[in-house]
Amino acid sequence: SKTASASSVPLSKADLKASIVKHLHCSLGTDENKANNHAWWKATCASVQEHVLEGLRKTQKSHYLNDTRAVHYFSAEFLMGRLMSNNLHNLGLFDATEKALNELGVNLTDIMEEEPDMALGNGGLGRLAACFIDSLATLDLPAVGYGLHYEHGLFRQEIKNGEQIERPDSWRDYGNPWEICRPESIQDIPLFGYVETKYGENGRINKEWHPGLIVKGLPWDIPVVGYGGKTVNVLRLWQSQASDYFNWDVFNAGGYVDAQKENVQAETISKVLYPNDETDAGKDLRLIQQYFFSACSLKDIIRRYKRAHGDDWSRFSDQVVIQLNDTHPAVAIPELMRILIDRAELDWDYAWSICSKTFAYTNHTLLPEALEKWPARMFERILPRHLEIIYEINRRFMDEVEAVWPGDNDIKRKLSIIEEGPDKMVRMGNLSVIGSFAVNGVAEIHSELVKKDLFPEFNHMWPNKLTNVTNGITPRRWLKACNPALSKLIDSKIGADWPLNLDKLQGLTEFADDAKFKKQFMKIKRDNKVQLAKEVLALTGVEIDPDAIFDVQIKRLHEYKRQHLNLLYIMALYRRLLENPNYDMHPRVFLFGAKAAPGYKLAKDIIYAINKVAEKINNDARVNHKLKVVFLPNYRVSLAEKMIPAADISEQISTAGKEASGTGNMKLSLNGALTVGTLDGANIEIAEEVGDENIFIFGLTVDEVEALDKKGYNPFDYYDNNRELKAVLDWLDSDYFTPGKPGALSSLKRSMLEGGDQYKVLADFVSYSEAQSLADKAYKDADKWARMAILNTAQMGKFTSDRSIKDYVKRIWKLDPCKVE
Ligand code: 26W
Repeated sequence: SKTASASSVPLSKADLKASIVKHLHCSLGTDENKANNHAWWKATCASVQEHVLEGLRKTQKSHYLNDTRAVHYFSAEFLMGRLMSNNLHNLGLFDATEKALNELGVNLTDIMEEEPDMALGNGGLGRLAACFIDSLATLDLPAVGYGLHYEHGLFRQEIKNGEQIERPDSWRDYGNPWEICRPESIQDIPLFGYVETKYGENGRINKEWHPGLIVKGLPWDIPVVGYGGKTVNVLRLWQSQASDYFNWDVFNAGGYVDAQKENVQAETISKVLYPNDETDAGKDLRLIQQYFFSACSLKDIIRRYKRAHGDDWSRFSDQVVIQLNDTHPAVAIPELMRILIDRAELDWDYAWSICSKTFAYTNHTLLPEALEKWPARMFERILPRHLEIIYEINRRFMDEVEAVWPGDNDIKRKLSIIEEGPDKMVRMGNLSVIGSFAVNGVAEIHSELVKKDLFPEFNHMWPNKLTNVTNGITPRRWLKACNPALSKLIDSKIGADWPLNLDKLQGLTEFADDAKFKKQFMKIKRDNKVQLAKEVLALTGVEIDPDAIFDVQIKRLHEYKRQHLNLLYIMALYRRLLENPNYDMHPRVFLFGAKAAPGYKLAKDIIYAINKVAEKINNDARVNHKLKVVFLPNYRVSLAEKMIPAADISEQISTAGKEASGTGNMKLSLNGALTVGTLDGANIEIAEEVGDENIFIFGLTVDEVEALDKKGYNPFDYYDNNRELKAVLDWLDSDYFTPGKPGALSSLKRSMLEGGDQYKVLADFVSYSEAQSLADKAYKDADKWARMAILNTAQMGKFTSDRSIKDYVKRIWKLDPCKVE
């Protein structure tokens, strides 16, 4: 029963069966008659993990023997989702395992539902990190992901009476079969305390940090299997623990209870993911989290480097590149300086030359409220030595600024790492640009705006530092695994190697006018819609018609993403149908999935409004054969995998200039949904790829938004001059959707009128409504629609995360692949 694999672990169906049963008996302590789906899931994981670990061992050996340069992806978030289906696909074991389980009377799809999502991230940035480590392994690149082992990931969302309720997400309650604990690699991390100045011989001033607390970092490794199963990299996540020796004295002195208190404090660090997306809470614990995982990861990297190179620092930046996923791990810059100066006793210039060849920084947002700033006093309390180092980095940098703009204090004030004012602040973005050798935005337009609006002076000082790498998504998870029927159809037309070479999808273009192919393509879409309709019924009790247009907006809830623009349009359609029961439109179901940051009041109000409008419309027999609205609770990776293959329309409607890239836009288009979108982020590049005739673009451009702001934007101009818009907004003040509670939805209206409508919802309403009408018209021509949908799938090659990673390698990381075996 040997197969093509060189692996000593068996791979045939019979062997898989035996292996799963063995684990059922020997790892789970149960048997075929007693086992429930959860036990079958665990036994199957254990059996798959044997192959994963074999690959991991070989990969690590190979990287060690070749002493490879590696990238270290530092990210506070990794939104991994479920791993079983992905690992099976990447190992090439999916079909065999499905059959093996079948013969055991078990359904693979059912047991995969037992796996909790690893939701260790908020949204785009966290999911991007997950797609990137998949591509890094697939491309045989030496890479480690570093992050936090949160006990609770992004909260579980429940909807009660239309409102969001946050519940803890306990993804590890019954253990996680993929992770490996590595107590042999524990790190000690200092915090708080004070700095002592010591005058050494030869005039050197030495600084010694006396920490007030030391916590332990315990690493958990999640293997990351590349497609093809050869390279298996690791994602290393740090869990905080109380350090033994710190509690020892208290414990001996009879302070058992106090010692427990210290445990709690230390263990709080990795307890919970901050659920804020694009707003900085400025909390102590958040900075401690950032330092904790950055410092653990740096120590881990240095330990590995020293094993090969001893105390010779001269090759450090040849072997190590660190990518900072936004500014969240930026404190790694002063931390490396501290290690080099205080510990390795290098002089400043040498230390800085190493440091500034090691770090590169990705910016993911221009929104001012998302740009991290820490009060200097808080920084000093938690990381006193780091603040000193930051001041010194800044002092030297100010000299460089003086050389470029002599005497210009305005520019100095703007570029300084320290923001002056009653409360001095440390600007992590400025620190990141100054301490990195490369800075990138995540889509063409975003990178242009980073250069033009966010960091123009830095761009002037270092014209080659700022660059672009357009985001991407892994086609393994976001097409092959989540849409098996479409994947098989594609295989049959263009061969099965598109998951590794997504440009091959171009080959589908020639079938865009093939009647049979169009029929097959749209049949699969309809089957996926039937599947989703069942799920919707089970989750919400709402019945939806698979022959209606499935119009999908799935992303974090934020005003700039404008879910409320979508809602105004839904209300307008509702009015049109009430006024004219024969109003001509193809039946449409609007589907939403979105979590709001728990402290973001208006975002929560928008969720409430969507749910209340949905309730009314879905129960109104006058219209509900044509219009339905569904808000699916607890949007997460595994739910996205069900919604995306069933979508007809993809809503990408952010105010131009605000969405750095977007990645859901790519996933939906890849699965044959047509975009209704603004010229923002990666939508612009999607439009370039699919052609203007295969996308519904609307709304103000970045330049027009800017011009409108300059001239003075007044939302009342639109409210007063458009009867439909006025009626819809006024409707929010009534109790039509919230019987007995007039005004319950008024905060939305206020934000768009008195509040100034920061995100130009009213300005874009008419244009949006027109784009939607065009989409409706296009859908009615089934043949035309099929052609457009196929061409979307066919033109998504550019957006594979493999291409993004190749861009990083070429422009920033300068890495070589290392083949395993
Ligand atoms: C300080 C709190 C905080 C937390 C997270 C601020 C900002 C963030 C992230 C930058 C939010 C985020 O996920 N941004 C998204 O990143 C994606 C990947 O590059 C982009 O596609 C999205 O456009 C961007 O909003």
